[in-house]
Amino acid sequence: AAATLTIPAEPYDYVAARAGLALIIIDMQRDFLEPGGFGAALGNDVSLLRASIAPTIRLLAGFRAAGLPVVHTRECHLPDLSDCPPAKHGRGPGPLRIGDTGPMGRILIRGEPGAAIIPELAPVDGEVVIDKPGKGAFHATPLMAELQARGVTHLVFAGVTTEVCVQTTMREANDRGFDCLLATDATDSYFPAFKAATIAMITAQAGIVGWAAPVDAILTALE
Ligand code: TIU
Repeated sequence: AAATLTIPAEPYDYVAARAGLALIIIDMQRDFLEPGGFGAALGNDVSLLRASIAPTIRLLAGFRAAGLPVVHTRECHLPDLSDCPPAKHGRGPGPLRIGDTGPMGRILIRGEPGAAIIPELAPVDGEVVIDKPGKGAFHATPLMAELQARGVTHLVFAGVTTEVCVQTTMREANDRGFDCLLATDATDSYFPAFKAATIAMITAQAGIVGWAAPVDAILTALE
């Protein structure tokens, strides 16, 4: 396998040393993808996210086959909500709030069934799993240290939702010096227009936040 990967991308080729490349899959949790969780409690049609599952499975398989680091994140809070700012807990008029009990257990709480990653994308031994209280995965987590310990310089992004936790984490990573590539079919939003706008805004201005490419282009370069 080539030591340097060149992936055709927007706004121009994404180039990465294989040794510095990792995959980060954001919040592919039952709470966002299945009925009765946090996403549904916010009033969303969770079925809109399901198209991203199959491409994300393929992308994950490619990184596993290549022996490259994989990071999974989960948005969730401690059972006593001590890591959930009142401003986040109090947001919105929904009948089910963070910490309330729904059909998948307590909403967005660490260790509850709803906070689990969907079974198709379950982490395996050796992969990093980050529980995060914020939308961005660097805030109040060991993510930076985990990436540095593995020599990661380039991050491929997948997961949900594109304009909330994926984009926030991508912006955090960009500011921390990582070159970021969004896998465009391995991410989804409850708002198709927001997904399209996110891809447009991160790649505009010569890649002000990063790059974007479909899963097939990434897998071809990884082989
Ligand atoms: N609501 C929404 O679109 N997203 C979130 O609250 N979290 C994530 O994006 N993971």
